[in-house]
Amino acid sequence: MRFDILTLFPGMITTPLQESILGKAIQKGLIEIRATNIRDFSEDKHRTVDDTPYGGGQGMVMKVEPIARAIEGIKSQSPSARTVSLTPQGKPFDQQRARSLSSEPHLILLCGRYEGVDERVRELFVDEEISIGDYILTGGELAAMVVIDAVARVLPGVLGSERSAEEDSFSNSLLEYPQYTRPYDFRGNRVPDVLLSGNHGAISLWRRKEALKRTWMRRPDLLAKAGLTEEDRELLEQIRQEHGQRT
Ligand code: 4GX
Repeated sequence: MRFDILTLFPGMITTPLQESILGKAIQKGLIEIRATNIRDFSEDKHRTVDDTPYGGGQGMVMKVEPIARAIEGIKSQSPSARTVSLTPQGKPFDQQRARSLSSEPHLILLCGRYEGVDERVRELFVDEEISIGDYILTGGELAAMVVIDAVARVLPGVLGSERSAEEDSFSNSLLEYPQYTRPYDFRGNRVPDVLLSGNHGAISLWRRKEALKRTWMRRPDLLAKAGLTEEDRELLEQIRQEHGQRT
């Protein structure tokens, strides 16, 4: 899968995405990440990419022409590439969206700066707007990296053969159960004994119950859309009763 990032700060992008799992995915040829400087598509001698807003007001707006030329350049080589803009005005990004974007062969990610981008860029070139959350970043670059990381992670082969992205949290709509490793006792804080019991049935049941407990306590909104079994409902009833006893 190919990712083209259009940005005024290409140096922000490439190095962090070459570490660890994504670095290996690049080496294996599973993904290709390219950052393009929008300023390279400005045609005046000052290499202008922004201007003051029509109608007045604070700050600067990114101009349409350099972005248009950058997108058209990529699309002339890859007509089916899908263009995504990162903005707080976009649809909330989640695991479902990460999975659906992972079926695209080529994404163009547009990173705005300043007060935003001339509206005609959205009208003429953007297929989809995405927000990574309800907070304001200084630009779309970190948001684009979040999207690339989450999309690349679900591509076949990226996590390695022994582990599938579908096994984990949000694929089953529950938060993860707690994990432990050695030492058994850290300053009097011991690992739950069931995990040392060797009883795989008991371990699975404990983990499922902990996942349900965490989700119920921290993210009850996720429980509503989780596909709960009859056993899950019984565990939740136990959790409610145990919780009632403690408070
Ligand atoms: N999830 N930002 C974009 C500039 C901007 C403003 C308005 C278009 C319209 C963000 C987020 C985010 C900050 C990226 C403002 N571009 N992006 N930038 N939250 O906060 O994605």
